[in-house]
Amino acid sequence: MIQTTDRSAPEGIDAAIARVTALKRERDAFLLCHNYQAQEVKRVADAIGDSFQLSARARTVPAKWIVFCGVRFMAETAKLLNPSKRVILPESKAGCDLADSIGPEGLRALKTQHPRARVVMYINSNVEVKALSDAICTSSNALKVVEAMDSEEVIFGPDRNLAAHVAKQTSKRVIPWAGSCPIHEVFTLPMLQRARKNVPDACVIVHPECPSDVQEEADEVLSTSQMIETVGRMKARRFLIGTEIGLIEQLRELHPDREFWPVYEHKSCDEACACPHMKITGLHSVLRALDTGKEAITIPEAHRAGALRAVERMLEIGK
Ligand code: CIZ
Repeated sequence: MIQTTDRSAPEGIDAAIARVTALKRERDAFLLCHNYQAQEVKRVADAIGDSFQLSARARTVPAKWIVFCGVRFMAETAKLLNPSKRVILPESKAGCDLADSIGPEGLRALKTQHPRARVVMYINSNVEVKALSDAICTSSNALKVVEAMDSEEVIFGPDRNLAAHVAKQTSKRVIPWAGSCPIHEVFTLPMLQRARKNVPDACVIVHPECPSDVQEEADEVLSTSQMIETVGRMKARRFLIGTEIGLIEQLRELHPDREFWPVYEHKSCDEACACPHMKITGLHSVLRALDTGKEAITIPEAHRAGALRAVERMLEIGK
């Protein structure tokens, strides 16, 4: 019997997938799934992508329910963009440590220190922080959004590594918030150098949430969707990838004729490079969500208009 990550779908993956498919139809549900989710969850998805792609898709979902397999800030963004839908986050504890590293008080204080600066906030932020921002960005469009601001100074948060990546490419002064993603922060330069020695002909692609010295040593610094697109266009056969394991698994499935190695070196790499918030969702969670309709996202009215404006600004700039 094939095991799922599940405690409540012991019949195996194929039977669980059949149940999800039937329930989706019954409930009129559309399943959005982030690139970092487990492969078994991707198998039941109606759309897979990064936060930008999924936000854009969320706007036009015709179904009554949106089941968002990802983390809370992503489901909140979908609810902002399509408020009449029931947006369900299958696991209520699926949060984001990076998003939690900045709160409204901290951002207000930074704005007071830099009154002329516009605020660009990474989509990995909570709704009350989005509401205080001028525009939201993802890692695929951060530079474009910063450049579109009508100010010379831009407060950028909460990821300091993505901020540094943008700062290198713009003439604007980027004022970073000092947060970071615990999954990407573990990559180090010596680790990458050792990985290169082990797979010397590999093309090295890392995420901009990795530390700056790791980014500098890499051949490419790309968001998850850019990684997928770029690998598709490249002739290279071997790749060293520095990001969450879900993306590496996706690349392996898309290109079974090529080799994808994680930059992270650890005996249990799958564990070390796995975001616990992303991996909390399994087929069992999706089944439960579809069965009960529970964990519907609500947006506090005080933050709704401001957060929506900032997200819409990103979609406008990203067009
Ligand atoms: O924008 C996203 O979805 C995140 C969090 C990472 C990426 O690079 O896609």
